[in-house]
Amino acid sequence: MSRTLFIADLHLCQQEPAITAGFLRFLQREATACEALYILGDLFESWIGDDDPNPLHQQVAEALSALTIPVWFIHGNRDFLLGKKFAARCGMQLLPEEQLLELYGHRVLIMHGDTLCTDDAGYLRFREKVHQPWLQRLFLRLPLWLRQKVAVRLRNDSQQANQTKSQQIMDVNQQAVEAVMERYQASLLIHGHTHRPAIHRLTVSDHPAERAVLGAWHQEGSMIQVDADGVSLIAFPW
Ligand code: LP5
Ligand code: MN
Repeated sequence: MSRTLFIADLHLCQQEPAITAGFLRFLQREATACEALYILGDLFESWIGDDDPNPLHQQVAEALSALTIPVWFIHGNRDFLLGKKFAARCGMQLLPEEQLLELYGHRVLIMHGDTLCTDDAGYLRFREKVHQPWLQRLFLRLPLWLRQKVAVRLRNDSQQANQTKSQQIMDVNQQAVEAVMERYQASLLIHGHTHRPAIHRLTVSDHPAERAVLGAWHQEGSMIQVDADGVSLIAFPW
């Protein structure tokens, strides 16, 4: 079937087994009937290292590696530490934070979406810190229990910080969207992160363009399909 699928923001964790079950069903039903699957970040609620023996990770790795289509992964703000080792166990390829695809005659730019939220200065400062390679290396050398503790602390701080931020600050900045699409001459941008599923129309370099936003899997599944007819956003029960 000539279609390519995109998902993001599943936030898989042991506390939400129904979402994991829905993801495994999605892999069997949908991902077997497409050309490629792109996971645009926040597949996991948090990631503290490929050496975490969490059985959920093994379950996901087995299901993904059973697929015969190519699977690609872009890091999110929760699972930016997911490394080559775990990717190899899943049989998926890691992509840089921005990737241009040529699909069925469309120039499609894909990313997680957090870097488009340029009004969220607090987040961008946080991101810059935790993306420093030396800090990541240091963190990954800590014992697992301590990494776990840091992750819980960061999640709590983040939730608290988000309560004081406006919805507008936590959405994408329109200038940032237009600038990155112009840079790649993309007619379609696909991202997640904001949890505001929609297909927006806009103009980029005087041409009509679209921005397709994936939904989070909190209440239902969300995927974006690209084929020769264009882009569609599909919600489905897990
Ligand atoms: O994730 P979500 O939806 O709650 O909010 C995000 C932004 N928050 C984050 C933080 C993550 O949730 C934390 C994930 C932990 C992953 C595993 C640990 C790995 C540690 C690695 C160390 C090298 O991404 C949130 C955005 C929101 O999206 C909307 O876009 O607003 O941003 C924040 O909340 C950031 C705050 O503004 C500042 C957070 C305070 C933390 C300060 C500590 C900084 C020092 C870090 C050094 C370890
Ligand atoms: Mn995110």
